[in-house]
Amino acid sequence: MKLFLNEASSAASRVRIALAIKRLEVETQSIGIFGPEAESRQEAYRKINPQGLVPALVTDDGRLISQSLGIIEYIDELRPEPPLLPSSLVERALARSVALAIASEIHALLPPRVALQLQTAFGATAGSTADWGRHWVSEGFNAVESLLASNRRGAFAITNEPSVADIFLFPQSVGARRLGVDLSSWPHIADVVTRLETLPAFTENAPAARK
Ligand SMILES: N[C@@H](CCC(=O)N[C@@H](CS)C(=O)NCC(=O)O)C(=O)O
Repeated sequence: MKLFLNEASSAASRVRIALAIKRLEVETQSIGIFGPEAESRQEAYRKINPQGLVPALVTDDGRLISQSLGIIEYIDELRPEPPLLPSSLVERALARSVALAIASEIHALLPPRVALQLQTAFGATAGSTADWGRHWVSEGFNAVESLLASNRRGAFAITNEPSVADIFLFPQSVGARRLGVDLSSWPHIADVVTRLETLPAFTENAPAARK
C-alpha cells in the first residue's frame, strides 16, 4: 500500500493515527498542498487522485481509495484489531456522526483551496481568513460538543476506547489551537483531547505546523 499525504494535513493525520493504532507501516509520499501551484493541483497528481486531495491510498492491487473516512474504514476491515469503531450498532453510527460532523462541517471549510479562493476571488486577507477559520471551528465544535454531551459513555469521544470520532477530533483540535481557539469553551472536547494527548499514536501523528 502507498499513502499520499502532506505532513501538515489534518485529513492525512487521521489516516496516520489510524495506521499507528493498527501498527501498520505503509510506504508514504508527501504531496505539496499549499499555494496556487501546489503539487496537488498538478496534472501528475490528478492522474493519481482526480480530486487532487490528500490523503489518498493506493492498495496493494493498485486501486485508489480517497477520503480519509473511506481509507480508515478500509484499514479497519483489513486489520480488525484493535477496532476503530465501537462494538454496538448505535455507537458505531454515533462515532461516524462525530467524524463526519468534523470532516464535512468544519474541515471542509478550512483547507488550503478554500483559503486560496477566499483570498484570490474575494479579497480576504490572512487575518480575515483566520477569522473565517475561527468562526467555522467554533460553530462546528458547538455541534460536536452537543453530540459528545448526549452520547459519550466513557473516557473518549463515544466509548472507553478511541474510535474514528477521536481520530477526527484530535487533528481538528490541533488546528483549532493554532488558530487561537481556546478549547475550554467545550468541556467534553477539551477533556477528550487531554486524554488523547497521552496516546503516542495521536501525538506522534498530529498535523505538523505549516512551513
Ligand atoms: N474530505 C477529505 C478532505 C481532504 C482534504 O481536504 N485534504 C486537504 C489537506 S487537509 C487537501 O488535500 N487540500 C488541498 C487543497 O486544499 O488544495 C478527506 O476526509 O480526506
